[in-house]
Amino acid sequence: WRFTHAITRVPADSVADGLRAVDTGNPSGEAFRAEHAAYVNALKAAGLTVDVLPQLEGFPDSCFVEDPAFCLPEGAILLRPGTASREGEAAEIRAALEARFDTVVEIPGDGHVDGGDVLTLDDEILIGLSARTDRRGADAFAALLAEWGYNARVAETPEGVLHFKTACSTLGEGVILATNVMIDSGFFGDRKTVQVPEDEEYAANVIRVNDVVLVPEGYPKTRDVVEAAGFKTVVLPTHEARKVDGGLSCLSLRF
Ligand code: CIR
Repeated sequence: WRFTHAITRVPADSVADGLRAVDTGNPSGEAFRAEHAAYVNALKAAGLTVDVLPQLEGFPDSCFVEDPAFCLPEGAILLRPGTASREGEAAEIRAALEARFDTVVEIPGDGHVDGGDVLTLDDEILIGLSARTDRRGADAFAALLAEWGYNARVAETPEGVLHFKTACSTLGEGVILATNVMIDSGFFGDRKTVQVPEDEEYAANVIRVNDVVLVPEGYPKTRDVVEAAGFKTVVLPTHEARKVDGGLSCLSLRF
């Protein structure tokens, strides 16, 4: 959670056709771009250099750059998103990664992994199996991470949760923010957890960036528990992202 750079992509107008589990109305490209600009500014205020890639109308979900790649200090890994309309996003982000990393590799094999299913903890990387991340992809990714010297573990994302990180986040300093379903699952062992208050589950997806935790607007109880745990928060609007199941982490690659 100590980062110097981020990569983001401006939301396209085609985000109105973005994937979602439950339809609550289409997001507006224009309104989303305003929220996105506030997000980019917050990353800059947290100390990051932010690459803002141009909107890609051919890929409605392409502003969610977290899903087609994964970044570590050693290099970047191009993933294979687990839904047909998003597979091509990995090729689209390659050049931006090559501009920042000496090493850019593709996940081996033909399995699928969405970056939203990958939770980086201080001492371990958790890979959640989900409707997007399959066993073949998760095993291949875990093996690659092991080659790079990381402990990686594959876990089963609970039913009804799109991505592993939809329901949990690292707050840093050994603390995890998670919904009670995720805490009850036992994934986190005896690590310290902060529980997202019931009825604010969407707010489980936050990001720790250097000295602050970015939290979504409209979830005051979650903000309170994060602050009470000793973290400084910055509140950002994510109303448009939410209509297509997106949250704060999905909107950037941080490294
Ligand atoms: C999708 O369903 O793929 C997008 N509409 C939302 C992706 C959110 N990404 C994430 O949680 N990492």
